[in-house]
Amino acid sequence: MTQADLGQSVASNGAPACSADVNAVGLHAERLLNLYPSTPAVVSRDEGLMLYRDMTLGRRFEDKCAEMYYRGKMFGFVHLYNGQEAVSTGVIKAMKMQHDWFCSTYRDHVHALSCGVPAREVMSELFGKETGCSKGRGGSMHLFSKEHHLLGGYAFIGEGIPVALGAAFTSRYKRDALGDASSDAVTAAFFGDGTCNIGQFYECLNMAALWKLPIIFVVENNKWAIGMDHNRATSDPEIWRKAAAFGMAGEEVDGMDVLAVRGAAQRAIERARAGEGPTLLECLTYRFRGHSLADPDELRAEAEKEFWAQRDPIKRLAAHVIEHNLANAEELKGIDKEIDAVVADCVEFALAAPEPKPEELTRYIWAED
Ligand SMILES: Cc1ncc(C[n+]2csc(CCOP(=O)(O)OP(=O)(O)O)c2C)c(N)n1
Ligand SMILES: [Mg+2]
Repeated sequence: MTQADLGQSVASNGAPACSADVNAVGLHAERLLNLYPSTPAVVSRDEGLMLYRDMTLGRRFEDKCAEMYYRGKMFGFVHLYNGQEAVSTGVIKAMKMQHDWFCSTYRDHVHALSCGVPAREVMSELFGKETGCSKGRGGSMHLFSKEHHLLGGYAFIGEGIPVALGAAFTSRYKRDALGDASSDAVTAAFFGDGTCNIGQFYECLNMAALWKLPIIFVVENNKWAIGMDHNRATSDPEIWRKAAAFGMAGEEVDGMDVLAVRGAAQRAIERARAGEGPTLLECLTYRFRGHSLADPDELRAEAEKEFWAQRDPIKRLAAHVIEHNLANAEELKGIDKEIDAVVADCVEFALAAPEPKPEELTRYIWAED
């Protein structure tokens, strides 16, 4: 057992002091600057480009959503993921597609894309069309795809955590009680810092540790819960340390660095598949836009926004890929263009797609024969 197993290893304490003026940008940034370096994933050219493609798709898809929302093509609340791409890509792309399980929140578009749900299906869902992954009945906060093992986006915070726990329990039960040795699926549950102050989070950590369930609790700590600063709302802002209370592995990681997130995810996945139980993975990140598209984002300090903008995870991966001669800038520009075409196509598809039929309003509420 390593120190990480008891939430001891990757502490920020004792790391070298930073030179930046952290007073201007707050405790969240101070934590990031003082993170003890964890072992990042090493990637091949193909892997590096796959990560770049996924993050770029997430970013450009969300930018297009903002445009479509303000053009009146979507209804209800829409929460974008800009800035947090390294978390979705870093965790999900380290897992096995259509084998492992994923559970999201209302900030779910990019998780769905990373899981492999086609952009056409996600955009259609946002437009409330029949071709959407939830048949147009869910909208932005309720993306779901059985085929891609996406167990849903959830509007009530923390609601997805017990659902994810159930999926992890299923893997374990099939293997241990039903004797299916191939049942080694791992579940990733994504949720925010604010969600770590509600009861379901603690109840699920307890059960997961007790039964050694193959689950990764991925905290996307973006410092804010709507307008509540994380450091004002929680007894110990270092969420990963709460793992120790349950005797489970905990790790904090730079959530603006996809290779750091991927490295931590790989360690957690390995533990989970080996039957060693859950991990609480806290990713320090930041959302580049307001809480939702209805939020004018006037509350957060400009210096803080600037601090995190300088750590844009996509630019950071691009620099890594170029520096390590995995690809050149022209190739990355080529990927950007490809992604722009995918995004343009999904909008065209979604605009032309049919609405659900009014007489089928109650369809899909119950399983059909
Ligand atoms: C059970 C419940 N209580 C309150 C809310 C209102 N609410 C919506 S988003 C939010 C903040 C959540 O913040 P965080 O978990 O940090 O996620 P983020 O929005 O930063 O991704 C709250 C309290 C809710 N959706 N569900
Ligand atoms: Mg938050």
